[in-house]
Amino acid sequence: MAGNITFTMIKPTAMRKGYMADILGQIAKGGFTIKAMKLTRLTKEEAMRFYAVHSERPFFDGLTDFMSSGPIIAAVLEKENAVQAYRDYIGATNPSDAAEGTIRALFGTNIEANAVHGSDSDENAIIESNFYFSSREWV
Ligand code: FUP
Repeated sequence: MAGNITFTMIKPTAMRKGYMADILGQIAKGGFTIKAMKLTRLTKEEAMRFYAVHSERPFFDGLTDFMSSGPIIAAVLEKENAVQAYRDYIGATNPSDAAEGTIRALFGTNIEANAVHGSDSDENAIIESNFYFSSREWV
C-alpha cells in the first residue's frame, strides 16, 4: 500500500529568485499538507550524504556544491499516495521537459536547479524526512 508521506526541498536557486512563498502556495494548492518545515542550509558533507545514492554519477560534485550553496526549505508533506502524487505535481527532472503547470515548469531554471526535490519512494520519503527532522516533529 502506498504511504501518505513525501519529503521535499526548495532548492537554492529557487530561494535566491524569491520563489519560496509561491512554491509553498503551489504545494498547498495541490492538496499537500505541510507536516514539518524548516529553512536551513546544507554543508557540502551533508549534501553528499543526502545524495549518496548518486555518488557515482558525473553530476554528483556539481549537484552537492549547488545544494550547499545557499538556504533551502526542507519539508515533510502529507497526501494520499504522496510520493507519486507529488512527483506528478512537480514534473520531470529537467524543467524544459516538465508538463505545463508543474512546479518545475513554473519555477525551475535547469536540470540541476530544478526548483524542488521530491522523494522517489515511500522508503526514501521516511529516510529523507528523518535526515532533517526528529520523528516528534512529523510523525
Ligand atoms: P528526480 O528524482 O526527478 O529529482 O531526479 P534524479 O533522482 O534523477 O536526480 C536527482 C537530482 O540530480 C535532480 F534533482 C537534479 C540532479 N541532476 C543533475 O544535476 N543532472 C542530471 O543530469 C540529472 C540529475
